[in-house]
Amino acid sequence: MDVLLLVDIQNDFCPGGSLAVSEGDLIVPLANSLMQRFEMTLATQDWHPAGHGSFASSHEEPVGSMIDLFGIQQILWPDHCVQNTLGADFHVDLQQQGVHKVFKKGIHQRIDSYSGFFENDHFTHTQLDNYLKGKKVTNLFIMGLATDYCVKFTALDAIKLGYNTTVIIDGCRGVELSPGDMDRAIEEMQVAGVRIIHSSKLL
Ligand code: VGL
Ligand code: ZN
Repeated sequence: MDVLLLVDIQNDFCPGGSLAVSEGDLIVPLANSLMQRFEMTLATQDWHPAGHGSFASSHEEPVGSMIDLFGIQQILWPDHCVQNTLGADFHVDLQQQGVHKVFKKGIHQRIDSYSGFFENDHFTHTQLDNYLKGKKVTNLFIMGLATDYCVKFTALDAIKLGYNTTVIIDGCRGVELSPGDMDRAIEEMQVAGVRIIHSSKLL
């Protein structure tokens, strides 16, 4: 079965949000039309407790700096996607009734999670893999925010876990902390075996 996986299409990653990705909102109509074409659509939701370890405000360090967070290198972000806040909600135009199940990530205070499968310790996992294996899913189509973080790490883990993995590239937008981050992310995914396509192949 083919599954569409929508990564973190949340207010805080859209213009006006605290970790806004340029044009992040522009992918919403595409997500809505693609979900009609898939038998199953799943979503990930960045879902941090207040005072999360990835927040610069928790460390008195500037946003964008790198720290050691309990043994893992961690970029510090503005407070974002705090549980039960508006910023953590899916974009209002996203047709949530078309999403079969949501997998929350980044829920542990001391550890961040870019991937929809594993937390950044590469050990603690969400239920996404179990769910997909239970449904005998082999082909994953991924789009969402942000290309150079959560989309990339989700796609790389999907390959490692044995899924035929495709990223719908016009359905993604990147943070681009450093210029070129998005292009490097695309290359890294391709080298790992991720197929990169344009949505016109599916519509
Ligand atoms: C993300 C940074 C921090 C993402 C989440 O969804 O790409 N990026 N948390
Ligand atoms: Zn986050």
